[in-house]
Amino acid sequence: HKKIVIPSLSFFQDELKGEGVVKSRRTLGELAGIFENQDAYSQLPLDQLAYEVYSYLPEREGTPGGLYFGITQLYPGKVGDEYFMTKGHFHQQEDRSEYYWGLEGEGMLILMDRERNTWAERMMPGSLHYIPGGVAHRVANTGNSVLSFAACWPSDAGHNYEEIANKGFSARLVEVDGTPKLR
Ligand code: S6P
Ligand code: ZN
Repeated sequence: HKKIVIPSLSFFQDELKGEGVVKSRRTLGELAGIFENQDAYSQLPLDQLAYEVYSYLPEREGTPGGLYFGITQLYPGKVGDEYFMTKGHFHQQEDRSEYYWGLEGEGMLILMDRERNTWAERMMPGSLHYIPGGVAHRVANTGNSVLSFAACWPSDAGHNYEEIANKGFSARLVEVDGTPKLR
């Protein structure tokens, strides 16, 4: 494996393109169904970029004991009173946990356990978030600038997007009088 220096986002963007870092992107069109206000959603361009993920995947997907690293850049915006957010997922291997930590901007990490209890943690530069196994996770950008956060997760965690796509979280993070509230 390549030696890797703790990356700043610019390191990821400039130095590692095409060197084992995979860049993926999600447009608003790919987030169909996750927002409550369908009218507001239909006013927005489907090709507008919602977020980008730079992932360093040094092991083959499914390798036990390995770790992956990623940086997500989530753009600011709202659909009605709901903030731009990531799709959100459980891990395919239910007991696999993950760390998130805030790099830039302001946001909220929305978490939901198997009993469908939902809670949220404020993300800011330097905030550290432990996501235990069996807890679904999604991030909302509650600020006016890009929210950037890093993640580290096991290479055998996998992603289960289906459950969240079908049933969502049991609460939505919306802006009420200028501040984010779970509803
Ligand atoms: C992977 C980790 C993150 C997310 C990324 C985008 O386990 O949680 O890298 O993939 O933040 O979110 P999502 O829900 O679209 O995968
Ligand atoms: Zn995850």
